[in-house]
Amino acid sequence: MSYVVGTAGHIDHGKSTLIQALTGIDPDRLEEEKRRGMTIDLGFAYLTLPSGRLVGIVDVPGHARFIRNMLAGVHGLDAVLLVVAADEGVMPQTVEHLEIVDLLEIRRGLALVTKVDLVEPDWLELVTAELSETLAGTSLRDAEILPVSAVTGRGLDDLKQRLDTLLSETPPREDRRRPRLPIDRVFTISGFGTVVTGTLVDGSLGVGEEVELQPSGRRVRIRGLQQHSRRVEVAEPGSRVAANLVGVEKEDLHRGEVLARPGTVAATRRVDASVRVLANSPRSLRHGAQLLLHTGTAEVSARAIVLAADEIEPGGTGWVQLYLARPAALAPGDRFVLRLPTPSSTVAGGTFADVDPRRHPRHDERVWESLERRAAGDVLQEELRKYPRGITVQALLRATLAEGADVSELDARRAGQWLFAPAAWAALGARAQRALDEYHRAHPLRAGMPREELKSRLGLGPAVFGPALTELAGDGLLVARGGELALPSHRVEIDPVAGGPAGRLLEILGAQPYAPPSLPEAMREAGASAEVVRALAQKGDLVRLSDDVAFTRPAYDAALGLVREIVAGEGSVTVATLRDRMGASRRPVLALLEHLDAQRITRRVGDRRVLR
Ligand SMILES: Nc1nc2c(ncn2[C@@H]2O[C@H](COP(=O)(O)OP(=O)(O)O)[C@@H](O)[C@H]2O)c(=O)[nH]1
Ligand SMILES: [Mg+2]
Repeated sequence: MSYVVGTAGHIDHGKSTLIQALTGIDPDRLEEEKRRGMTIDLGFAYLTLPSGRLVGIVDVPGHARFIRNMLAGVHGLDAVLLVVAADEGVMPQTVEHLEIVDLLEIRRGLALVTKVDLVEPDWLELVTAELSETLAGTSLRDAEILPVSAVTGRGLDDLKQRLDTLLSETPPREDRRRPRLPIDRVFTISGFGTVVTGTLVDGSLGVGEEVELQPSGRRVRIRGLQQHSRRVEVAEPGSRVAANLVGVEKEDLHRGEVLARPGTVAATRRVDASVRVLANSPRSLRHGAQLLLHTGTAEVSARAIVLAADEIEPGGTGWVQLYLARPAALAPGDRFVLRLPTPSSTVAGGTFADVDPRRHPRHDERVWESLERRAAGDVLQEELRKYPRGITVQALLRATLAEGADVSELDARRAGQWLFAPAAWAALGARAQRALDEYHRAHPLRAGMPREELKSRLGLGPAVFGPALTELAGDGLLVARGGELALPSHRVEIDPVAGGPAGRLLEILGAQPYAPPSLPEAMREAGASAEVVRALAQKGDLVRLSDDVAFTRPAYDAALGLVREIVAGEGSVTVATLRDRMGASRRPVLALLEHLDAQRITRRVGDRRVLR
């Protein structure tokens, strides 16, 4: 197992020199850095502590201009070495770096007063007291303060010993089986090709694996892995890793991108987060503020939507939704820093809660109450709330990266493979009832609403509509009648009063019961609509034999009686016999018999019919 430790502190305070003294490796690798005697970008070294513990070291630049490089270097640290030069004491970037460490909640570290060879003991005491005061109230408040000198070597053995002890108390990195390597460096080695480096978190990577770069989505293969300049087959989380990639050019890769297993990390442009504004931030975090978001090794411009108020004051905490100018690969629980671009200053820091949130209404406490529960670990339940039209169990588990989790304990309504939050289910039922009620009012003579229409009124997809309907019917909210859907209380009421269209229609059809005028003709004459016909048919006052022919109920019953009588006497019935007995023309008789066949009352055998 290995660890990662980073430096922090003001420029020229001796960070890089100290790392070289400890490791024998000059972290200032760039030609320009060597020429100017100044760290510009991140530097890397490694060290074996007395216990045999391997430590990767990230050396950061202290210059204010390169703060963004420093921010890319503090990702994934187990501990930080805050370096203060004895001759200068606490300086602006001492404070600025410490604020960033504090906002990222890095709790383990050592505070090193270096260059002690340059000062008298009294002065060292003053600087130590000042440093102790500076650490108070920050995440490094418990850090030991050690005097060291890279020139004389004073305190270096002690430093290694104490760092060893500190790391021995560090819990091992969690293996979430979702490795992520936020890239901090890209280069080429002739004969090998493209190499990226970073601090690996959340899982292991192996040689030969196919991986994905986010946000680009590009697939590449890992040809080789190195840790501390040694080749390894598998890199463990919490270590400095160099990965040799096949399938990508150096020019196509950038710091801030993330290497991960395909499909396990998504890029997002919207994220919900809890934030804390620095107590001595020059500004409040204002609603709508345009800021720089630093997380992992990425830096993205972002706009802050303050959910509960118009601003969060220095020292205050709250919930925000961040809109990113371009996609970034983020994960829930990741920490971040928000800075103002001009004047360059740190404003706030926090933790991501939901990396794929909906847009939220502001000033709605239900929003941050849900986020609080989510941040407290109730991820599945709160994720479910985001789907008013339901979500499959599989999709829910995928969205929360909780494959295999138990959903039976969720407070949810289940419809087949679909889950609904209780509030979503109640709303769905209410919407269905409202839609049906409106429909029944508009079409009192119809038995119900076509299924397709309710589906689109509810905005449900075809896969969820069926199961949801079954459950709604099970709840007694609606009934399915044939292909149509109705409120259980709905009845088609038609009262064929004399003189009304329904009454007139029955009258016209009943005038010559076995030889009525064609149905369209009778309807026209009676002024009856298709709905009236359907309602009368539903009620049973009228029987439609074909598009063209309808009998009144008494005529139909009588004709059916005749059919039964003839079959009883002769064994079967033909069109001719029935026509004679009914004294009707061929058209209605044919319609009647075909109707009876369709109703499976009779069966055709040649030109005869028998009863089934
Ligand atoms: N006397 C003395 N000088 C030091 C010590 N450590 C660093 N320096 C000098 O301080 C200057 C800045 O050191 P450097 O490591 O580049 O500082 P950094 O910007 O914090 O990385 C260099 O000239 C170093 O030689 C020390 O322990 N004692
Ligand atoms: Mg340096």
